[in-house]
Amino acid sequence: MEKLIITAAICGAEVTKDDNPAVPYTISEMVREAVLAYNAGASIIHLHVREDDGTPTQNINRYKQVINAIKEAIPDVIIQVSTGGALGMSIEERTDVLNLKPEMATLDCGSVNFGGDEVFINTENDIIYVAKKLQENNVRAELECFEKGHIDLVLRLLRKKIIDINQHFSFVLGVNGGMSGEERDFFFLKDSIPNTATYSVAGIGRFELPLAKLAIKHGGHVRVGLEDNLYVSKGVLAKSNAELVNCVVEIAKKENREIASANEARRILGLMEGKNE
Ligand code: KMH
Ligand code: ZN
Repeated sequence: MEKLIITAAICGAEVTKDDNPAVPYTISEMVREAVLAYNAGASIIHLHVREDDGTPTQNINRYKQVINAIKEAIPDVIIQVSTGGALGMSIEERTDVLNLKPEMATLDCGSVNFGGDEVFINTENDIIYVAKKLQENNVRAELECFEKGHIDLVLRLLRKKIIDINQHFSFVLGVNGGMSGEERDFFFLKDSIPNTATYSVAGIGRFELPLAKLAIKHGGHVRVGLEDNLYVSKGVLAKSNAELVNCVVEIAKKENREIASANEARRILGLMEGKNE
């Protein structure tokens, strides 16, 4: 089995310090969380950025500052920027950051309810727009799928050659309104993607660690972090993203799965080494 790639989703766009004081907003907080997560075993940082007061932003200059600061501290880490941004942002606003030509970025493969009145909108034309922009900027996509229909759409766009063949999926499961993250859901999605593709799981809330365990056992990769889950165990807030990464490393040890370094992750995902530096 390939070594395990751990992605740390360190801040997201929706959680706040009121939810967990460890959620980073400022550049120095972002660097602290990224470095601790990397030292704990994460090789990819899934990156959203905030203004100092916590307001989510897709401002390209803010991204540039945060990426430069993280890269200065941990030069070989893989940065995966979010093109999902925050709920309600336009697709143009969400994707301006691709002009920085990051090594990786997300491509959200369908719409999903996000609880209450919120809907995370990704129309088919939005998805095609982002896929083209990723290709123009030579950015590797992580295909975020919140349910099985999103995988079906990817497979259709693959047949039309709008998405390239070298795919890395992320199953984001347990969003209020999206597909749940039970064992049966994991197997359904894992068995629905081409067997040449790689995949990672991102379980929301209580699904985070059980899904991580399933992926570790079955050759997948894992995303954890405060974007997805604020707790290290029931009712106990995580003190940092690194604490969640540590939980994954402990599970991997028990399952005899080694952890990939950043360059090993580049090889597994087919990323060009040294790009974006
Ligand atoms: N903030 C969510 C609405 C992504 O990073 O691509 C969307 C999101 C997905 O986080
Ligand atoms: Zn995200």
